[in-house]
Amino acid sequence: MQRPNDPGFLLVLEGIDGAGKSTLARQIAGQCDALGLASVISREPTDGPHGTALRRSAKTGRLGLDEELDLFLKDRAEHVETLIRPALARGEIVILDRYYFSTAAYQGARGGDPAEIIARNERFAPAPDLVLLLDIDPLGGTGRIRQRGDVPDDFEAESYLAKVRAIFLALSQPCVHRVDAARSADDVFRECAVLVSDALADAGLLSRVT
Ligand code: T5A
Repeated sequence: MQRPNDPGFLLVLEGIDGAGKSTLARQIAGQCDALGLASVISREPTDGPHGTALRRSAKTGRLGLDEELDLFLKDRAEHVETLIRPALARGEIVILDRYYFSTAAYQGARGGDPAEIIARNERFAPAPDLVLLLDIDPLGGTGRIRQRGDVPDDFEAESYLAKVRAIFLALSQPCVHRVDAARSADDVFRECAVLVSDALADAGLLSRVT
């Protein structure tokens, strides 16, 4: 059976703030390079107009749930059309730093229905081939944010992140793999690199390498 994202591959990194998603995205892009596979890293919220408004709201005060949800969906719809689908059609490995599971978890933790949020997204957004859920407790995640010299913003209160984490951990889709992200970046990458290369092999993409 043909994979929905064929000839590309959609890899999604999820987890609470400070879990190490951006670090891992760069490491996996390096792995793809070493395997001779073209990849692109992108993130949500994007740097487009809706994503920029959402990032601003994290500093200036959060929007109401409905407005926030609407902006995340508009941002993602634009991302899907302008970057994700074209890169998949070119046969690239698309590495996303957050996707619609973040909406289910973060807006779910504010009172939205996670299952309904996922269903709304899947009407327009391609389902991933693999999701690596980087799991760390909220204090561990915010501790890393403080250590790099940043102050946690309105999306990063520890009590809120505990609810977000619980929704992430309840995801039961077969493509979602939980990874213990409290370990060193090298240890996390070692485990993820195996999961990624196994999934690429299952998708028949490693045979493309010359
Ligand atoms: N949001 C997003 C929603 O509410 N709904 C949605 O639908 C979407 C898409 C995005 C915010 O928007 C919310 C969620 C978020 O709150 P953001 O700026 O993109 O904001 O926030 P994050 O994605 O959380 O970015 P962070 O940089 O804070 O976290 P990362 O990417 O998980 O972590 P990373 O790799 O930058 O690492 C953080 C620090 O820890 C170190 C790194 O060097 C870095 O200094 N580090 C490690 N240290 C020790 N051990 C490891 N294993 C480490 N891995 C990384």
